[in-house]
Amino acid sequence: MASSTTANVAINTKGLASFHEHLKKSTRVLALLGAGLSASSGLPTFRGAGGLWRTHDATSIATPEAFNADPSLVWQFYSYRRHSALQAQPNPAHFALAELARKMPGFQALSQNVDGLSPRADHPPEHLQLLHGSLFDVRCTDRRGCGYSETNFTDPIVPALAIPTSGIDPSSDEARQAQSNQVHAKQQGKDLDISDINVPLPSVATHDLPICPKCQKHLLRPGVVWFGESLPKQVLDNVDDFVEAGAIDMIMVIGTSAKVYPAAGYTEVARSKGARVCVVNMDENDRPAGGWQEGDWFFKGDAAVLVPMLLEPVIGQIGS
Ligand code: BV8
Repeated sequence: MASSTTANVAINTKGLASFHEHLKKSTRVLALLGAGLSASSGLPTFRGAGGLWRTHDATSIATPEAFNADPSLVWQFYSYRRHSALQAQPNPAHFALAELARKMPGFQALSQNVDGLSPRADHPPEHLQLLHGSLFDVRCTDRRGCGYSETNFTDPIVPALAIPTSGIDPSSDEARQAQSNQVHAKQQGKDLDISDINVPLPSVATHDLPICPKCQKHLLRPGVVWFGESLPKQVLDNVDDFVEAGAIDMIMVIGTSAKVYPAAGYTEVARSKGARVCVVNMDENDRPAGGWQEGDWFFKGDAAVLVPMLLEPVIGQIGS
């Protein structure tokens, strides 16, 4: 297999050439996006941390049951992820996909990511389906009664959910002493990694959690799709409309373990509409749902490096 190496990515040039040939002829393309797309922006993947947040399995904490049982814990999980996502920056793969959406009217990105990085890369919203919602949408837990919702980037969303820091108590003499010599000051306020079980988790009273500003009665919850909950109807309809509109030339499956449904099932849906499949992943074992088929492309490596290269014939050079 002929291959050329660029930054820690061995790309099989024969595969790249045939992929580029097909892309140049394509007009209707889907991309299924997962946490691996945002990995090189510094955000942990679900799988990456062994699927654990502290001792909690991410798929068990991201459930309505967990929220009803312990809203403080679940809000600290999401406040931590909001904080991390706001500290992160979109990477060249986010920008490349956004540029493809501007260049190819028949392109739709189906993102499982709730981190807000594709929207922050100015990915045109009419070409981006957020299958599992967003960390930065919040809504009243009394959906039928109150139904309030808002987009909210405040970090922390309420003071009680501030990420604890390693700093000394700012009102102490020690802090005043620290003020006088710079070195110490810089240490102040270093975020503690509350995803680490060894870091004590502050106890947050329910009444200090985000309360709905409209009904002033019910808690707000993150506007994400929890396990056991259906995907947003408008999003499901948008994807179905795209699929029903005709043949699909290709689906790019980028940085996903393709284990969560119905998202993972879109690869087979695209195949049934004639699509060729291109997988971009660090791990060749993460095959597309439904398995490999003749003619599939697999590019092993970092999405942030590979996606701009793969889309170059259509989007040109993306600022590396
Ligand atoms: C529902 C939001 C029904 C919250 C998320 C069919 C079969 C089996 C099970 C089911 C089924 N249908 C439904 C189910 C149940 C369930 C499900 O799929 N369970 C799984 C675990 C088996 N599905 C549901 O519950 C769905 N709802 O079915 O409702 C219904 C219908 C009507 C009415 C009522 C109910 C809802 C699922 C959505 C859950 N919410 N997120 C939050 O984020 O907190 S899912 C969440 O986990 C993500 O959004 C994503 O979908 C998933 C994580 O997967 P990935 O993104 O792929 O991340 P992962 O870490 O696993 O992998 C990273 C990959 O990147 C790896 O491959 C790695 O190698 C690669 N990588 C790493 N670094 C890089 C890289 N690649 C490239 N470059 C790099 N640098």
